[in-house]
Amino acid sequence: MEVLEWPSQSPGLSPIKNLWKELKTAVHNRSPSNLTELELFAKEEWARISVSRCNGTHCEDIDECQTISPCFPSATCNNTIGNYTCTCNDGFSGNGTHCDDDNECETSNSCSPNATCTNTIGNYSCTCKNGFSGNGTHCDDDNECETSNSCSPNATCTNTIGNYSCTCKNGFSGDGTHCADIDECKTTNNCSPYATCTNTIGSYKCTCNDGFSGTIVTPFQLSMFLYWFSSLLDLSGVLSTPAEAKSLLLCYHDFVLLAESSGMQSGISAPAS
Ligand SMILES: [Ca+2]
Ligand SMILES: [Ca+2]
Ligand SMILES: [Ca+2]
Repeated sequence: MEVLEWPSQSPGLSPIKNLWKELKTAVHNRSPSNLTELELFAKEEWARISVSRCNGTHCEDIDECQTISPCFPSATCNNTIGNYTCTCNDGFSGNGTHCDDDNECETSNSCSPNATCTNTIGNYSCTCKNGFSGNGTHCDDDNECETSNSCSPNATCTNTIGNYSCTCKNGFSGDGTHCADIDECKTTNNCSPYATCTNTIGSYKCTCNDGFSGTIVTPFQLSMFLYWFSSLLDLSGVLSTPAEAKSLLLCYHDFVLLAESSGMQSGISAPAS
């Protein structure tokens, strides 16, 4: 075996060291299992190294980046004359020989305030939170009231930022997801004392009892009767529908006629017709 001389005017290179490193890598890659194989592989690999690689006075640089992969897997190797450098890739920090993943979720990232940041090795991802849609960088509120929601058919849906709410409509009670009809006839209603209350889905109706029905009156008469009976019977009844008002009025109206015919004082002048 020919022994290489150390170049007398070596420009800082170490050709013997480089050749030795290259040989070690090649032998290592063949995984010798015993001393005999080790010697055999060493001779074979040495023979494969080009003679022009070193002629004793001129030495070529070895591209370590192509041979021994000296850098961390997540680093970029950059060959230089007589040496090499390792630089951690984007998303990693370290000296190149060792690189740690950056946790962008704890430092800086481009996720929307309405997104969830998930750290990954070498990167990160942004996922819009429930109730929002978008690419993670921009997340817009979903209008669940126009798409899909769990509101009862008998509820009113109200969109909110990131969510929505359901409120049972008038005449129903519940949590908004389930709304049951209120039986106003068993709770509170505006039916006349001289009417029969009938529950309906979402409402109720008042039907004047026999003897208390019939006469259509003017709006002025309506207001006068309501005023008079509010004071007389201490009613603060609030009429929510014209039908209720009409029912109440008609029943009262006949009651008034009955009362006046029996001599009861109404306290008001007869309305002009
Ligand atoms: Ca990361
Ligand atoms: Ca929403
Ligand atoms: Ca009802």
